[in-house]
Amino acid sequence: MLIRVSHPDDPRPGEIGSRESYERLRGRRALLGAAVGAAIAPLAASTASAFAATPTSAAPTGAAGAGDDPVSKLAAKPSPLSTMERPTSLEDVTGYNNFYEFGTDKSDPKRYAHSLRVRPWTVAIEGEVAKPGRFDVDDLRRIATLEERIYRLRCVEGWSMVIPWIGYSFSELMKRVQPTGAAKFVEFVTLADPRQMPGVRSSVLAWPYTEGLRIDEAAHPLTLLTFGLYDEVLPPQNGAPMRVVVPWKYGFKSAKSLVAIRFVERQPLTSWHRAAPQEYGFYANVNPEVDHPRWSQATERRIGEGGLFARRHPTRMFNGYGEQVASLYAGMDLRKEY
Ligand SMILES: Nc1nc2c(c(=O)[nH]1)N[C@H]1C(S)=C(S)[C@@H](COP(=O)(O)O)O[C@H]1N2
Ligand SMILES: [Mo]
Repeated sequence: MLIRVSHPDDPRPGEIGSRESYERLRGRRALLGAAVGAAIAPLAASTASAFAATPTSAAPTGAAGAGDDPVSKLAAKPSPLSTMERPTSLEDVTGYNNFYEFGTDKSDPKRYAHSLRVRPWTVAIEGEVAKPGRFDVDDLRRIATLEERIYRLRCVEGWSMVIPWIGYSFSELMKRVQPTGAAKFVEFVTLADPRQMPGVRSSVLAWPYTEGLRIDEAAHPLTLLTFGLYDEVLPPQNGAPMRVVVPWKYGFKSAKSLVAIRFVERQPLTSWHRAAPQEYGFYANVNPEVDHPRWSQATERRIGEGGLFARRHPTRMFNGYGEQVASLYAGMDLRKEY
């Protein structure tokens, strides 16, 4: 393993990372500068009709880059919501995973998830919405302009990564399906098919894997409906073909390979809360001051910073996204309701 001698705790623009990430950051800053006007333009009108119940005729609208290959490359515009921190290598992002449907070792998802059939794939949108239905994942992908969102990911286990996701704000989907006034929470449901997912035969969790958000958390612009990473469609081990990513919460809130999204009135029971309620709460906001019953959450190990001199990084409240999300929790005791 390569041993690096210095590890900036919180890299700033201009700090030197690997050659590859340097190129990426430089390119991204150039794009941000050039596209600052275009980026704030309203979503392309051509995406507005994607929900017009066109079975297979939803030809590429241009939102995802006209003519893009649906099975590999994904075009995405840069986002001011991205961190400038050095992204974790593609090898680590796709080789060190939690996806218990494929086993509990970090290397199991990469080893076994290729058996996941990601097409055709439909997603049921159910519950308290004006426009429920079953939607093809490729139609869902086209309803809004795809953005690159480079987010920190903090696992409850005490490690972290920086991942260049591709997707759009979950709120774009909400605009299309129109939750009713009764929708107070959103439940996310992962596929649970023992024929494709060997881990589902074990009882380590209650399947299907379910997660949930309060409706205002789901509507927050940072909450990303995610279709790709590192310029390509999601690899199976990262939750192909579509997942949610909630960067201010512990990683387990970001459910993979979604087959249903339910708008509901009551707080859903989630898989991890059901398995160990004293260890995993519903909110699960990253909080360095609330320890896991079995370990401290004050610091984290950044994956890829191996070697003798790797230091742990201090964990930040809301994973560093407090400026954007703290107001969602005004008046809540985040030590008790976690
Ligand atoms: N369906 C499902 N989603 C899941 C998990 C899982 O086991 N099953 N693991 C979670 C955990 S604990 C983490 S840290 C992240 C990891 O996402 P990544 O492998 O894409 O980095 O996925 C989350 N989503
Ligand atoms: Mo995690």
